[in-house]
Amino acid sequence: MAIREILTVPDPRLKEVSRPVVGPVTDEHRALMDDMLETMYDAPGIGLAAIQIGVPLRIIVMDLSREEDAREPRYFVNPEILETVEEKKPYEEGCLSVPDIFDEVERSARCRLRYLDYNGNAVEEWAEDLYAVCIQHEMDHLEGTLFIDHLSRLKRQRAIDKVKKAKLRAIREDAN
Ligand code: GNR
Ligand code: NI
Repeated sequence: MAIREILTVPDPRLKEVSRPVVGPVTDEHRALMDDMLETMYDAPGIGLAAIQIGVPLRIIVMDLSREEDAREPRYFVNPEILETVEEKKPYEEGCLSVPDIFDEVERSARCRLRYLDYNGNAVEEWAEDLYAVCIQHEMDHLEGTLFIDHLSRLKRQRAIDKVKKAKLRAIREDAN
């Protein structure tokens, strides 16, 4: 397992549409999911899409558990949202690819999912609460969409500028 570098805005790869896994879920996909989970825990975050480490495949990992000693990793290969409810709920979102920026996004309160799990078994289930928020945020990544794309142009541009400035500052401090 390895911790990979997480891409941040304005990296153009974050705008790519990820492609489906074709054929069965293999040990190679599982090795990728292991790396993604380790990278996500290290960050730390509650979800990660493969494109965030530069791999344009429709693969997501997630862990919504609170305690470090009671981990509940979830793996999604080729996830699809089959159905959403009309009811919308706001949630203060963040993204590892837009570090230290937080803002409210409204999404469907519940959605029905279909995906393949770590072992390639097909799963169908309803997601609600934080699970629904997170899977919709991650599914957006597979389409090249970030949570800041749901904000006004002004807020989005401010967020990108802030991340750029923070990166430049970090590079300068590194040189000193
Ligand atoms: O760690 C994360 N926290 C989070 C909080 C609110 C809504 C969505 C998220 S996902 C984010 C990790 C991430 O960037 N996943 O793509
Ligand atoms: Ni994100």
